[in-house]
Amino acid sequence: MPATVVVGTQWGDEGKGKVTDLLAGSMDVVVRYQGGHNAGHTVVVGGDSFALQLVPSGILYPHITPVIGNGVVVEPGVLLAELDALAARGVDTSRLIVSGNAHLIMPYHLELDRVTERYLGKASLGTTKRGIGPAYADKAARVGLRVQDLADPKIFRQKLDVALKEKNAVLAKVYNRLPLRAEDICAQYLEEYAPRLLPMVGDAVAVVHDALASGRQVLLEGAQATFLDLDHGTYPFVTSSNPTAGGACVGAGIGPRAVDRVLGVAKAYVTRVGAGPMPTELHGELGDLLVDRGREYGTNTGRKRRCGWFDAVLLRQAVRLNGLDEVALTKLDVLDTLETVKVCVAYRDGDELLRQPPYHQSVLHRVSPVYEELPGWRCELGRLGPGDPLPPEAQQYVAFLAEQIGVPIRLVGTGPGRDQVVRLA
Ligand code: 2SA
Ligand code: GDP
Ligand code: MG
Repeated sequence: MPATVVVGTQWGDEGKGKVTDLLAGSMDVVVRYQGGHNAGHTVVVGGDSFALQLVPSGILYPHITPVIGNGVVVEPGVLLAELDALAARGVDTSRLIVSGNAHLIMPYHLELDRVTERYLGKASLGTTKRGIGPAYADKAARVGLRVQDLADPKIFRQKLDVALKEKNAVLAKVYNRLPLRAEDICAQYLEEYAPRLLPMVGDAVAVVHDALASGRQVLLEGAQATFLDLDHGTYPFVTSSNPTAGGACVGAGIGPRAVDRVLGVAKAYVTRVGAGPMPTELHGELGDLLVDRGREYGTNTGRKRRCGWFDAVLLRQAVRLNGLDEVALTKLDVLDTLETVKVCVAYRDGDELLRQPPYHQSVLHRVSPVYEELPGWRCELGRLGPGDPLPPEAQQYVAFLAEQIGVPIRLVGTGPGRDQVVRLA
């Protein structure tokens, strides 16, 4: 039985948590394949809101096996706190499986993320300061510690000593910081975290393959998004992993032929948190209106998100990069009050019209958006139920977006709740 990938198509916070939760009803296994606790995936069930960071959004269904894949970077303290918080709200977390091959976020990763951001000053990336970049850098440099190392104190200490020697030198010499002590880190990771975490650690690849072989449905849940992808995003204003659909294969340990459906999640407008180019960004009143109506603040950091009109140029590229079959369009209700809505259909660079994003970053920084303007619907979509039709102007907007990006839009979000969704034929 093939797998489904859910991927963010813009700069994150499109509502992947909600869409994953919606699909999870008919899934058996939900795997997070990259990122770490920089992610904030919100799921609203009844009146209850869950902001998930490391735990896959499928956890809320008792029939799901949630898996943290090898591609994720795990801060054990955060994971355990998240599990405790879920358990305190009555969620059964006992089925979680954590890949032994996932890398650990260590205290020096957090420290390095903070000091490098400060050091960059105006050129800072606006990271979540969760240690994500430094942890993935160590993974690539082959000096990372993995979840499985928690099971072997001797190996853990050896690897830690190697890594810490270099980190402490950098922290002291470059950033004038005090050294971190291996003993303190061992006490925390091996004595406090390991006994609680190790019972959840397993062979995640085997779990996924056994599920696929026995005909069960596997959902691969992406974090961050296409234009935050380390390879395909607006580098260097990106995260340090591969959220794009190809990353789902690597981060969960399956081949591309195991995936038969790639669902992109797009907001009805765009948001971005952190620095980097954003051609359709709106400053002033309209931008503030979207921030207000969309409650556009970072799920974890509380940072205000930058808002702008829907960018079809980006979405066409997201369709290509991920091999999208379809798009779920979220937060259409946020545009309810607008007289007219705009869609960026191309970029202008001097005399040139671009329908795909330029490969060269300097061009992306200087392009101006070319808009089409459509009538607004001026009514409250949040009241609609799954069987209700969208008002004609909203239908027209969704149809226009689908035509622009070249793939169908079958799911439209009309509010944060599980039931606030309209399914289109
Ligand atoms: P990092 O911390 O190294 O991954 O930051 C690098 C860039 O990636 C962006 N990034 C995100 N963008 C949107 N949402 C994210 N998750 C949280 C949320 C963010 C929050 O759901 O709201 O609470 O602020 C997320 N995670 C990483 C980040 O802003 C940098 O531009
Ligand atoms: P994710 O990181 O992609 O999972 O998205 P976030 O959870 O960070 O941000 C999306 C926010 O929008 C959350 O607060 C969701 O509850 C909310 N949301 C999701 N879909 C909709 C929708 O269709 N309408 C509205 N108004 N809010 C939505
Ligand atoms: Mg988010």
